Amino acid sequence: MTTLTQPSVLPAANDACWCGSGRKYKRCHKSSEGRVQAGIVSPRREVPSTIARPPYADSGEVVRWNESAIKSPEIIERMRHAGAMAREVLRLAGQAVKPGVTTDEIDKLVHELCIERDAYPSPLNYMGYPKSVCTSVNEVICHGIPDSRKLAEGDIVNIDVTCFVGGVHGDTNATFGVGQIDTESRELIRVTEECTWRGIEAVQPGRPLSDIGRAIEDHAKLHKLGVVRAFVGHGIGEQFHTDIQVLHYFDSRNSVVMRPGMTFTIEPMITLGTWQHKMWDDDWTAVTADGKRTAQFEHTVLVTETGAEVLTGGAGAVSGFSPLAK
Ligand code: HM4
Ligand code: CO
Ligand code: CO
Repeated sequence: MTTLTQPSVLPAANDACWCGSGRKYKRCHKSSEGRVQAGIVSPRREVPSTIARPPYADSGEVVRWNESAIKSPEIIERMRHAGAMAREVLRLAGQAVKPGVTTDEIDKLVHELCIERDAYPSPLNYMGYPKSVCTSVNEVICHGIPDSRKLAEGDIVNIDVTCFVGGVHGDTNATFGVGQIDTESRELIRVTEECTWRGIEAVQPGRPLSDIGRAIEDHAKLHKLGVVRAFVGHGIGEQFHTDIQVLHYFDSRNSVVMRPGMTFTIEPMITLGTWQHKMWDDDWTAVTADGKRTAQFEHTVLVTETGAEVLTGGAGAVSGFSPLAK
């Protein structure tokens, strides 16, 4: 596959496009001005054979099996451990975010932090995904592949960490500002984190999953922000993604009733504009259709007798790691 990269000096609107199409720049690549551009993806990183691997690690094929939605106390205990680990890896990865750092360097760090802790980085080779973490910059909604692109002052970047350890997965993500970011981006990050917590607060045994989407959508709407519809929260446990779907907008059909012992993620993707998405040719990178920025925060939660336990939350945590968090 050949990937053309845009030159540092761009043509005038009516001049020929830099890509060699022979068309005017304004009719060709002008619409990608200011958009995130793919970089070069480095070779696959290895995981030592001493670390327990999920079933897809070698083949890249995800074979699903029936997994109880209600977890045993023993599985729950292991999920607390995986969740706490994912949280710690995310915190350390977030500390590495600064201008000039490539998303590939973030990937290398996450990969090594997982291995040091005897965990397999869950994304690696899941349906062939090439890296150990997702890094989604600016208008990238989710599943951005780490590459040679350097983070720039003013960017926002979501880092999505999942650890497989003790036979279970823990999944969490947060959006970070790179250096100084504009007010609109700060607000987007702040409200997105609030949306995630509104969703978590709506977790209640005996209530339908649609309560979560309603709480998130209401809060996003209040701030005139969009809610991405194509990507949803998911059941999690011995498998990275189980059949439970957690919509981040209200839909009465999301009617599965929450029960104590259920575990799933809540991970709203909130936008400055449209909720609609487009997919890059790599079939992973999802971007907003209008090119406006989007943010996301994610936690893995357990339904308890009285509400939710945040398995990726840490003691006393009411906040993620956004620049706004203390
Ligand atoms: S794959 N992140 N995420 N995300 N997948 C590599 C890194 C990844 C996902 C994903 C959010 C919701 C659902 C899913 C999913 C199947 C269909 C195989 C169960 O893949 O549902 O995957
Ligand atoms: Co995902
Ligand atoms: Co997830």
